[in-house]
Amino acid sequence: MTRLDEILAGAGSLLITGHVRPDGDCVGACLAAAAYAASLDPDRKITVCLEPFPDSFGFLPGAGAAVRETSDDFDLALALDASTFERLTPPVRDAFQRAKRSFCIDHHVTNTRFAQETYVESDASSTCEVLFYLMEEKRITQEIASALYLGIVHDTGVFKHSNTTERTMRAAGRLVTLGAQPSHIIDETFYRKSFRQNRLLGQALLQAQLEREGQIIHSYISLPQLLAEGGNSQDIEGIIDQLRVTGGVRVAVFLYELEPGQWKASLRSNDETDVSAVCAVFGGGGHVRAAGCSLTGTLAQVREKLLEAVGQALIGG
Ligand SMILES: [Mn+2]
Repeated sequence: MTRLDEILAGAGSLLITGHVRPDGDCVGACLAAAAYAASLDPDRKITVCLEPFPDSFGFLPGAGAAVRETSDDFDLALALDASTFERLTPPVRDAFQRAKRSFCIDHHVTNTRFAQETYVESDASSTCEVLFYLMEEKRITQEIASALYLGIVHDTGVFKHSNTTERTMRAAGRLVTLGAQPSHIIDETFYRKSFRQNRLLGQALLQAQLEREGQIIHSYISLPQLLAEGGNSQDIEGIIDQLRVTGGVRVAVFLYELEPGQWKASLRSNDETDVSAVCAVFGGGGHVRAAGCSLTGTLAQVREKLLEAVGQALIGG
């Protein structure tokens, strides 16, 4: 049986990293693992390397100590919540490959096993849920519990996505007992929206359209629209979830433009329609009901390609 203590054993220097545009699960997992590794061996040199993440995660342990890049050498490189090597934040890839050992802990069914060793639980709601069960509970401090709880909350959409199982709720329950504060974490990191986020959500909703008798909803935010609001890619998080709850919709598609002509697509499914298979066609991946991919072209071009693929994937459609 895999245990985190064994994975970390003997690693005097440890690199912990996650995927690009880190979400709550990625950040929570990295900071929880770092705090846990430090408690096992206070002399261990630990570097957490992540792209910028929301200020609302700032209360998590070591949030202020995360770096954007590293060129150091490490005994062990630990990738969390990253399903492919290309998903790793670019400035960390060399250090990851140079490390004496590399290990990936993840919950994505599409994990490509890019590290030397990999532990994937594709039934788990989140990497934080996986980590909880790999940790010795007696070593889980209030800070670690908060980080893990935040990750579970974010990847389950506050325990409402279909990835939420009894095992998820058991982990969350234990984390509350260990000191995580649900209302603070849920309100301040999940539901709280900035004025800018609300304006971008409003634009996306006004631009939404239905296809195939209302079975597909799609919308977008273009780069000029994002820039006009002074926003960045973090400001459009959550728009896809608002599209998804539209009555009668089976699949929701949200496109946003990262660079001129470079689009990131987020897809959600409300039934068994496999959006990770749709995204895999375009080199992306994820889960059956939540996936993403990148496309190049004009809005009209990428939207047509994507909607065609989604239409073919609709079960019974
Ligand atoms: Mn995750």
